[in-house]
Amino acid sequence: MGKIKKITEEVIAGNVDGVTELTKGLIDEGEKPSEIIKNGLVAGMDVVGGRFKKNEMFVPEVLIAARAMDAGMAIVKPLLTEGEDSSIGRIIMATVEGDLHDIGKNLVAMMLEGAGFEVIDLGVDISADEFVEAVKEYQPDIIGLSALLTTTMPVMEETIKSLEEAGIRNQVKVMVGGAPVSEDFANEIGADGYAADGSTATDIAREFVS
Ligand code: B1M
Repeated sequence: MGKIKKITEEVIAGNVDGVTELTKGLIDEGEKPSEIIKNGLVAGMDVVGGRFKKNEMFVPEVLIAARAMDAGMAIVKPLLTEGEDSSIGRIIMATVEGDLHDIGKNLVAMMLEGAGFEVIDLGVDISADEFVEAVKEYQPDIIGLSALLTTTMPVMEETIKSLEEAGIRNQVKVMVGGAPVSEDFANEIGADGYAADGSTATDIAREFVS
């Protein structure tokens, strides 16, 4: 098995040391950082995402795999030259105002990163106005809003309205998710997409930038 393929296997297995060692080795051998990301690290998270969707892997294993991927990313990212930027799109992720639940949001963010997106994570308790400011500052392709409380879901609608009022709604795709959120709710508030899990979020995000 080639070393890049081995990185994929080690990401799936969640082996931080294995990913670190193989990634460093490949860099020393002169492999392109973007190749390592695409065919090694991201390929591993792709498999993990697929298995998670089919209930063949569960949240803790996904988090462990994501940590292994991050270990490799930390080595290759600084080596990427501008022309070799591997990002396929920029996403701002956050949990909405009044809501402190971030486990699911972090998981989705990691999977998006694993799929090759540049993720700017604003954290939790983010207001509509803060989203608007962040869109102006970072010019993302997509914003991802997470809510775990029925009481904070309305902030998603507020955020979309605030983007409209600021005249920037058409600059960005809005994706929503979180346990109480549904496809119907997403349509009702005028979001562009709804994802029930990280793997679906990745598929939708890929469609948005294709
Ligand atoms: Co809270 N909590 N909690 N909680 N908590 C829930 C959500 C609750 C359902 C528990 C219950 O009563 N059965 C309930 C909400 C009821 C409701 O509104 N309908 C609840 C409550 C009431 C509260 C407090 C109000 C409790 C209190 O203080 N009285 C309080 C509120 C604090 C606040 O936010 N202001 C509170 C606090 C907390 C803790 C701090 C203790 C902790 C959060 C820790 C943290 O996140 N750092 C916590 C936890 C852990 C939970 C439960 C147990 C687990 C949530 C979780 O992490 N799930 C939860 C009960 C439950 O869901 N069983 C509960 C695992 C995670 C991987 O799944 O977040 O659903 P999830 O994310 C999924 C998908 O939803 C989706 O993908 C993820 C991966 O598959 N997804 C997206 C999520 N975001 C997405 C965004 C996308 C796309 C997909 O695109 C942008």
